[in-house]
Amino acid sequence: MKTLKFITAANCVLVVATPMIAHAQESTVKIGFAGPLTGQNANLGKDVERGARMAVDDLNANPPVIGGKKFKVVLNVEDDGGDPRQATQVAQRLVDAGVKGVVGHFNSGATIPASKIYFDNHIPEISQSSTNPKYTQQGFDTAFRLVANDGQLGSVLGKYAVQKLNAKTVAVIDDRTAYGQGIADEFLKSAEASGAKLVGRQYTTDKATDFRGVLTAVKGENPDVVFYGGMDAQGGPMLKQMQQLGMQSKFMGGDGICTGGLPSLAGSALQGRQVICAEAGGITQEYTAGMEDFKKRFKAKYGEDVVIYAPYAYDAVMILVDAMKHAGSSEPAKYLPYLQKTHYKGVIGETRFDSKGDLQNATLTLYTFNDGKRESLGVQH
Ligand code: ABU
Repeated sequence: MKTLKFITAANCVLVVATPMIAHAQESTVKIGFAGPLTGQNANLGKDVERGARMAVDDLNANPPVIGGKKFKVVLNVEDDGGDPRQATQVAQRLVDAGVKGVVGHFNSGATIPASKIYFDNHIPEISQSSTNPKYTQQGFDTAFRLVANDGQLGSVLGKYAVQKLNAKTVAVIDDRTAYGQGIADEFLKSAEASGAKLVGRQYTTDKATDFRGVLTAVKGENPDVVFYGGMDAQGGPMLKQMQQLGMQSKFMGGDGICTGGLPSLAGSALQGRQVICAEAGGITQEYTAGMEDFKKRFKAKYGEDVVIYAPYAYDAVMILVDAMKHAGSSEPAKYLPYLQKTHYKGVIGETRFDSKGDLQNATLTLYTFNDGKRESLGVQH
């Protein structure tokens, strides 16, 4: 409390206690969050927003000291709808609001155009989920990610198709987004290099609901594996329609379909079909207990399970604040060098960035689905 003294008309001294509003405002640091909170990927956007909020709540329970002062962390949340144009609009809004760092965006197609705005305004951005390699290949020293990229995912999945699933023929479908097309191309490159033959290449969109046309176009070739480059919102219904068409192929995809939401989107179509996908991160033995604890706390807080990348968004907030603490400042110009040198042990494991903002030693985890649940097939390097 601060006190103000006034002399009244009767020459008395009136002492008024006032809250330290100006000081409180100075001790707030704004972190931006952007992701798809509406639209086809809202389930995934909400998941990471919750992860980021949980980090902020945990931080504020024991406020971080930055440069000798306690700070309250405020999360400025924006919905980019997973849309490239909307993403640039919300990125500008976050910059105008004075955020000191950004967690997000979710979709590569949104993250890449938004990253130019953050770079131009010197605001560090950590995407918890964007896997398109281009994001960190633009020469922006403000761009970081906490996941492996599509080259790494596609390479492992392509080899797995041939070496473990004995695929001789593959059909590839993608949603024509920066993510879907990128990972589909990387999968195909790897599968062909391992000896598989492409028997069908088809395209859909990230808004589509009817896949019978593209599936019928590849059904005649009876591919050993159908690979889908896209998200669970399409992957689930696509599996249902494969079932309706009587297709026997195994089904593969990247992290976009590798979610806790796929079982409810695919329903009974997951039964009796081998489905293989990969999350773009891997929890090593040392961090398993911490991840389990995070998942329990998340469920208790929100009443729902982690869908996929909430723990990554949680660590993204923590990593930004950790760099601010080391720098003794929340000013991007001061804390960016510390962010680049991050060595943070969090829920998802140990984070260190390379010179481009990618993870050093990125890992991924292969999954299948059994009894309506994701089941790990192991962490891959
Ligand atoms: N990595 C899959 C989902 C996000 C993206 O578009 O990259």
